[in-house]
Amino acid sequence: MKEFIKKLPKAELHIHIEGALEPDLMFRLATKNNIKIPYQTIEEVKAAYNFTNLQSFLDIYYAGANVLITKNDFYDMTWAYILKCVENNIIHTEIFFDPQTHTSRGISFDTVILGISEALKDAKEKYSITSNIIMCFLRHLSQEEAFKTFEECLSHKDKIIGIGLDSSELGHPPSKFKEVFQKAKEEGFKLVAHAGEEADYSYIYEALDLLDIQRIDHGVQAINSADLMQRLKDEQIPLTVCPNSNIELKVFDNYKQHNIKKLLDYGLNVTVNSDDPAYFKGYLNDNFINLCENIDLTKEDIIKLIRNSFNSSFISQEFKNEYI
Ligand code: ES4
Ligand code: ZN
Repeated sequence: MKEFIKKLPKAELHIHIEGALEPDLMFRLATKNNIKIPYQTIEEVKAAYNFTNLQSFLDIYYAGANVLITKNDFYDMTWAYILKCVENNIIHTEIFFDPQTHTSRGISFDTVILGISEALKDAKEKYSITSNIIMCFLRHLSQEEAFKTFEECLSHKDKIIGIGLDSSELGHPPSKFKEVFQKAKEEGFKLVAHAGEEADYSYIYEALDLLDIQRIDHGVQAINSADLMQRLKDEQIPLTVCPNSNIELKVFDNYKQHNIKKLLDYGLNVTVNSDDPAYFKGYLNDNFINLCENIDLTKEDIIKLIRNSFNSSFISQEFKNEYI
């Protein structure tokens, strides 16, 4: 099964590029940029990656991002992820970035987006890996802050296909961002949102009904509403599920408890993704392998999950036909 998974060409739809910053690059950038990080060794970093919930992870993830200063730093982080795509046979990827994590530290929006997008351009040239960029608002900040960030992204519309919503979920429901998502829709962006990761399924309803999103990031809490399950099935709304993340952040106790097979068997449009691979012990293949080692997924299930990813991506229909 491992070989089967490794060989299949895959797409990834839920990866935070700041979550692909590996400890060794973090150390190198910290030294180069003279930034203090609270670790002496890679072992110390790994020991700190022992999370109890989403917030305990986010605190460490935002601290890690402090080492990113120059355009080249963003390029190097993105390029390192592209090399992982090559290893994992990911031929199309849709990556999230969090501009507010950087602009709040005095790094310009241009520095961030240009570093990321130049690496993705080179990935297309060197490895034929295609990609799209999705800009996320940090939901623990205000809608007013999101509007400011949205204005900044407009001069880079050619590089940004969609808008997403991430960070601390509990207490920050999708309804908080209704107007800025409406504006983004008017400007022609694709829309996605994290919902039903830690918070209950009402956040999924809000993301669908108030933000009018096209994909739900995570969405595993949908299982607690029969009506919502039926709707997700009828409308084939994609769920970008992240198994390693759910285990590391204690959404489920272990892989055997993960509900992905139930969601899939019910007929939902489920995909598998790595979320923050440098923090959650592995890239896309590892997510599939961990599932297979613990849950009875058939080869047909794996193929279905991968097909769902290509089908649910924001690649144009004409190119989709080439992939599927
Ligand atoms: C995230 Cl796992 C997760 N959830 C919400 N926001 C995030 N940002 C990066 N990883
Ligand atoms: Zn995520």
